[in-house]
Amino acid sequence: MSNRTVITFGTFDVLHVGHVRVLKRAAALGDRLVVGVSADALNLKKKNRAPVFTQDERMEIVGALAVVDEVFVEESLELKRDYIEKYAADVLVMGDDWKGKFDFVSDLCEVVYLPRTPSVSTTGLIEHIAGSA
Ligand code: C2G
Repeated sequence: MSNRTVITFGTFDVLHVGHVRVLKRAAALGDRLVVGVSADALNLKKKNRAPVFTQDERMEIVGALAVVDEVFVEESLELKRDYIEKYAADVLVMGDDWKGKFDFVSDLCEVVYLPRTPSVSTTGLIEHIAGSA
């Protein structure tokens, strides 16, 4: 009985099918899925805007998904190796907008990039909603 742990990271703001699909596909690659949810401060750095939902709300939403076994706060993009070791992850999964960016951890775990779900993004959703307001 293998006990394969998958780890992935993201902001997961205003959760949509693109997020759900990558999480489902990540979960299918192992027995346990651990998700690092970006801290509010990290999101500000990555996306130059505060998330719509706070990190606690985003943790609660992602943590409620059946395919997610554990969530933690991702404080920095630079701590990937620490998080992989802390959770003893066997594989890191990311959408392919990050293709190649995490190959530097391939001595610790497998690295898998999955195709993004086209034509949906939180930013796009916000603009769509704002436009119809
Ligand atoms: N994603 C996807 N399809 C979309 C949108 C997002 O497959 N239409 C994937 C992304 O590729 C990523 C995950 O969903 O793997 C989370 O996306 P974001 O919340 O935008 O996270 P991101 O800003 O990419 O943060 O340490 C890595 C970063 O924290 C990742």
